[in-house]
Formats: sequence, C-alpha cells, structure tokens
Amino acid sequence: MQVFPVGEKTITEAIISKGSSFLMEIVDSDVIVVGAGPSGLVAAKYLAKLGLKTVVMERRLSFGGGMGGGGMLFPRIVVQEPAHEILLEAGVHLESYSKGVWIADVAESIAKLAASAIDSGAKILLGATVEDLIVRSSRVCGVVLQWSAIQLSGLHVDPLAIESRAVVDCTGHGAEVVTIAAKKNPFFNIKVLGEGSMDAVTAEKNIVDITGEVCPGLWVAGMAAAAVKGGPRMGPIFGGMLLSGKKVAELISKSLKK
Ligand code: 48H
Repeated sequence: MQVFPVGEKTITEAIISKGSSFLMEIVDSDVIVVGAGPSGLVAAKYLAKLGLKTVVMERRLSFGGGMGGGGMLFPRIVVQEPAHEILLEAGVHLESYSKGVWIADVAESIAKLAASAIDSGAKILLGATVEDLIVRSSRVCGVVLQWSAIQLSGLHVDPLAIESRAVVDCTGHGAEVVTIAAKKNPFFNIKVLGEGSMDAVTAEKNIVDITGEVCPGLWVAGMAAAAVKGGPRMGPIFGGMLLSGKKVAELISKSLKK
C-alpha cells in the first residue's frame, strides 16, 4: 500500500492555519449555545436551519451530555410523541414500545443529533468552557471562553470573549450560565430556584413551557430551564429536552428577526 508522506511541518501548519480560521469564523456568530447535550444539539440544529450562524461550546471532548448515560447506564432512552419526530428527522431508528412511547439507542441518538446539527450548518467547539458572559447596557452580548484543559490545569491564563446576538444556556442540571448571570449582575433580578423532585409527566410538559428568555440576550433550554425555574426532574426520558431545544431555536429566530 502506498501511504502518502506528510511531514510534521505540513501537519502543524495545516492544523494551526485551519484551526485559526475556524476560530475566526465563530468570532462572528449570531447565537452561542452552551452545552452539547440533547437540548443544545437540537437547539443548534434548528437555529442553523433557521438561517442563524450558530456555534455550540462544549466543555467535554464529546457530545451528548447526560444522554450518554442512558437510564442508569442502560443503553436505551425513552422518547414520547411528538418528540420522536425530532429523532426520526435526524435519522435515528426508533422502536415502538407502547402507544406514544418510543425507544432509541443511546450512541446512535448522540451521533445522529450531533451530525444533524453539523450538517445543518452549526459549528461545535469541543473542550471549551464558558466561564462568564459579556454584559453591556443591561444585555447579554456574548460569552467568555476558556479551554477546559486550562481550567483543569489551574494555570492563570486570561480567557477570550466571543460576542453574539443571543446566548443559550443548555448546560443541564447546573444551569451554569444563568447562575453566573444571576450572581454577577444583580440588576437582572434573575432567581435560580433549583430543580424539584421527580415527576416525569409534569416535568416533560413543564420543561417545554418554561423554555425561553431569562434576561435580554440570554435564553435557557433543557434541564437548565428546570434548574432556573424550579421545575421537577423527569429521569431518563428525553422528549422534553428535544422539544425544548427546538422551541428555544424558534423563539430566538423570531426575536432576532423582529
Ligand atoms: C461549556 C458546559 C458548561 C460550560 C456544562 O446535561 P446535559 O445533557 O443537558 P440537557 O439539558 O441537554 O439534557 C439533560 C439530560 O441529559 C438530563 O440530564 C436529564 C433528562 N435528566 C433528568 C433527571 O431527572 O436527572 O448536557 C449539558 C452539557 C454537558 O455536555 C456539559 O459538559 C456541558 O453542557 N456544559 N459546556 N461550558 N460552562 N457547563
């Protein structure tokens, strides 16, 4: 077999020049989604489909957030109607379990939701932690970004800031971005109530209802919405996460097109 010879100089130049171009592109984004769990990936897909320049910033080096763990590590997730349509649209194979209830494979769901966000035009930056926000004239105007590896190292390295027209907190149970906004900017008057105990039926409807804007420029979706608004948790059923991601994309698109 002939293996084309590529030297270290070419490899390094290619990575630095093309990696820098990628970073230059995301400097000018319409929407920054924080977190590549199910709600973040779905939000990014529909934001991009609605014509908004979208980037997802994910702390880990992988996609899927809490979806990877299924329910207590069993590799299946439950999705109910009509959320199953979002998985079908992404090409995920579904198995009918009972009326209105569908089962999907964990790895396939993560892979295809991520691929479908990317194919729709969203960019995903892995290993990047959002540690603060840009706030100007009482409006969230972007995020402060640091490599997760730098955070873990404990080195004092100043972050970079990326502007955007909207930021979405899809960070899951911790609602990290909204919590930072609330703590550092008391004039926003945001209360982070903390999520309630489990009640799957109530939680799955509630999570969609409470998805929305928290303060000018900052939106919340997925489990982070329950954490902010005090909604119950739902356990390993993921329909609400998918519907919440889609809803936040539609709300932001409407708001930015006004
Ligand atoms: C960059 C960050 C940061 C940060 C966190 O937890 P997730 O899967 O979140 P959702 O809301 O899409 O889905 C929630 C679901 O997985 C779940 O936990 C459910 C349904 N629980 C029910 C229950 O009862 O327990 O994904 C969040 C992602 C993760 O990948 C984090 O690494 C990432 O966000 N993240 N990325 N900067 N500051 N904080």
